[in-house]
Formats: sequence, C-alpha cells, structure tokens
Amino acid sequence: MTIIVTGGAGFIGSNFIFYILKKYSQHRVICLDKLTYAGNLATLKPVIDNPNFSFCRADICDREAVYKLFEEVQPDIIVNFAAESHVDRSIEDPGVFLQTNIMGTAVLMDACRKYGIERYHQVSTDEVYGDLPLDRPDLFFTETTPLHTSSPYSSSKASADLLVLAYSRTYGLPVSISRCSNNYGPYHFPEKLIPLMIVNALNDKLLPVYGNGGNVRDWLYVEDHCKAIDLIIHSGKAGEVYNIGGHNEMSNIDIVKIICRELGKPESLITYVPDRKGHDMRYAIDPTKIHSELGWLPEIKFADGIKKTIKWYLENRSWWEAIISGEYQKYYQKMYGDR
Ligand code: NAD
Ligand code: TDX
Repeated sequence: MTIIVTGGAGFIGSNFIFYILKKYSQHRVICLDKLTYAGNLATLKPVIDNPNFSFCRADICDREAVYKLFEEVQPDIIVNFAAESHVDRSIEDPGVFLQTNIMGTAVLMDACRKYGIERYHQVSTDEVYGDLPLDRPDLFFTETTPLHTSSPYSSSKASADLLVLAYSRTYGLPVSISRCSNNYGPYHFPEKLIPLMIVNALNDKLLPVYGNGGNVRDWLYVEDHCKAIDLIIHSGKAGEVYNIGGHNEMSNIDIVKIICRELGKPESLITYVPDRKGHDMRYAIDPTKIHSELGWLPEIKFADGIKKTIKWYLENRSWWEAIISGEYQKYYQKMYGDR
C-alpha cells in the first residue's frame, strides 16, 4: 500500500506519518509538503531514514509537480492534511487560504482522477459547521448539520469539502472526509492556543486570552485523530463524512489555568486581550457515526494528554525555540503587539 500524505511536515500530518509507519511495516509513505512557515523538516527527523518513507517538497497547487509525483509513486491512498490552518492568519490575509485549501484540493483530486486511486481522504474540521451557543449544551454537530462558516479559514475548508463531495458524485471518485475537533499534542505550531500558552508560560511571558476566555472548544489528543483517519481510509465507506471528537469541551480560560498549574506558573500572567473578529463561541462534535460504524473511541483523557503534551514541550525545547526565534517574532509582534 502506497500513501501520499500531504502537509506531513505540519502538526497532525507528521503525527499521522509516525502512527502509520509504526503500525504498518508494509506501507510506503510519501510526504508531499511545501514547507510553508508551518512545515518543518526537523519534525520528520524520527522517520527520515526509514526505508518506507520519502519526502517530496512541492506545493499542492502545482499541478505539474503533483502529477509528476503521482506518476512516479502510483499511490493507492491520498490523505490531504496540507492547508493553511490558522484562523487568525486567515482574518489578516484570506488569499492564500483560498488558494491552498480550495485550489490545492482540486489539483490533488484531478491527479487522483487522472492516475486512479483507491481512496482520496480530505482532512476537514468541525469549524465548517460554524458555532453553537453556550446556553444550549444539548446541541452537537452531526454529519448532517448544515455548513455555516464564520472565518475565511473555515469557509475555505467548507468550500473544499463541497468540492470533494462534488468529485464523488460527478466523477465517482472514491473520497472520504473527516471533520475533527481541536487537536493538541507534540509538534503543534506555537501560534495555536495550547502550545502558545505553554511556550509563553515557560518564558514567563503574558498569556493573551481573547475576549473573556469563555469560548469553548472540544479538545482531542492528536493520536486519537490519527487512529480515526487510519480507520476511515482502511474501513470507512467511500462518499461518506465522519465527525471526530471526544466529548471533551473546555473553555479557553480553563485550559490556560490548567497549563499555569501544570507548569507552576502564576495565573497573574493571564491577560485578557481584544477578541478575535467573528470569534466562534462553542464547538461540540457528536461522534456517534464513527463509533457505531468503525468502533472508534478516543483513548487519551485530557488530564493525561495535556501532561504528555507539556512534558513533550519541556523535553523538546530546541524544536520550538528554533521556531520562535525566527519569523515568528514578527508574526507575534503584528498579532499581539498592540492588542
Ligand atoms: P499545520 O499548519 O500544522 O500544517 C500544515 C502543513 O501543510 C504544513 O506542513 C505546511 O507546510 C503544509 N502546507 C501548507 N500549504 C501547502 C501547500 N500549498 N502545499 C503543500 N503543503 C502545504 O496544520 P495542522 O494543524 O497539522 O492541520 C492539518 C489539517 O488538519 C488541516 O487541513 C486542518 O484544516 C485540519 N484540522 C486541524 C485541526 C487542529 O486542531 N489543528 C483540527 C481539525 C482539522
Ligand atoms: O492567543 C490566543 N488566545 C486565545 O484566546 C490564541 C492563539 C487563541 N485563543 C483562543 C481562540 C479560540 O477560541 O483559543 C481558542 C483556540 O484557538 P486556536 O488554537 O487558534 O484554534 P481554533 O481557532 O479553535 O482552530 C483550531 O481548531 C480547528 C485549528 O487551528 C484549526 O486548524 C482547526 O480546524
């Protein structure tokens, strides 16, 4: 079995590559990644010498490069993680989100049609459903919840989802889509809430909480997400959408307080800053379908997952210090300097 994993030098894609290479000794994995600011070859160090692994630097929007790779490696499965993934960046500059997240998805699926594959899997997000009110804890996103997006990021992901379903219906392409809640774990880029707070707290810097910190996200340990995608690509039905989430809703302020406690840092580091524009209130996934059809259940409890994650950031300072010492400083100044 040959799998092309796009965006495999990023957070979830790299964890997925580690998981697949460990679990299947016969699978060949090719990582296709542009190495944007979010992609990092150092992340793939643990597998770079594995004979079942290879790396190709390319843009998923580059039709020629994508077709060339398909011709060379003749993949059976494509798992598309490649995306611009940060909501705040999409609010500053939507263009690249439309290009990579929509046009890139189309190029990959055109290659699948041209060369033939067993499965194209699109890694999507719960953000395509918009948000839920805080005072209706009985409401959850199911696979039939209408798409109703808030940010340029989520709109680009929803557009890609529609295109994937259109390629299924129009061309009979064997596709699947997963829509997962917020992930956390090793190799998470420090612009996102959990790693940003860990890294800032370790450096005794202020912890910027948007608005009043009451927004709720449904957190899932990254390996549980990887296990779910593995089940979908090997046993899930073509043409289907699967929601992934672990019924682990928490407010942002509670997360930040847990990180302070785990690191022995004072809550006085917390600072409330102006809210994100269009900020989604609450995400909550109903994972009944993937549980009943494929037997998936999350295995890592948040209390354990956050400890493992913090330990990883403590033991892998060189990974994140290299990131925050470069371009990231300019990003941080731009986003948080006057906030
Ligand atoms: P990430 O930003 O950490 O990684 C994205 C990767 O894609 C990077 O390696 C980057 O170099 C690569 N990439 C970007 N543009 C590219 C292009 N044009 N061509 C080739 N490679 C390109 O993202 P992540 O958090 O690992 O998210 C991966 C996927 O999962 C995304 O599609 C995202 O929408 C989805 N998702 C993320 C979460 C989450 O909590 N992080 C939750 C649900 C879904
Ligand atoms: O400095 C911050 N302060 C803060 O209060 C940052 C970076 C975030 N936040 C808040 C905003 C959100 O309510 O924390 C929450 C989580 O923010 P992010 O880590 O940016 O994640 P989110 O916007 O929820 O989107 C994530 O989950 C769904 C991923 O980045 C997406 O790629 C995924 O699709």
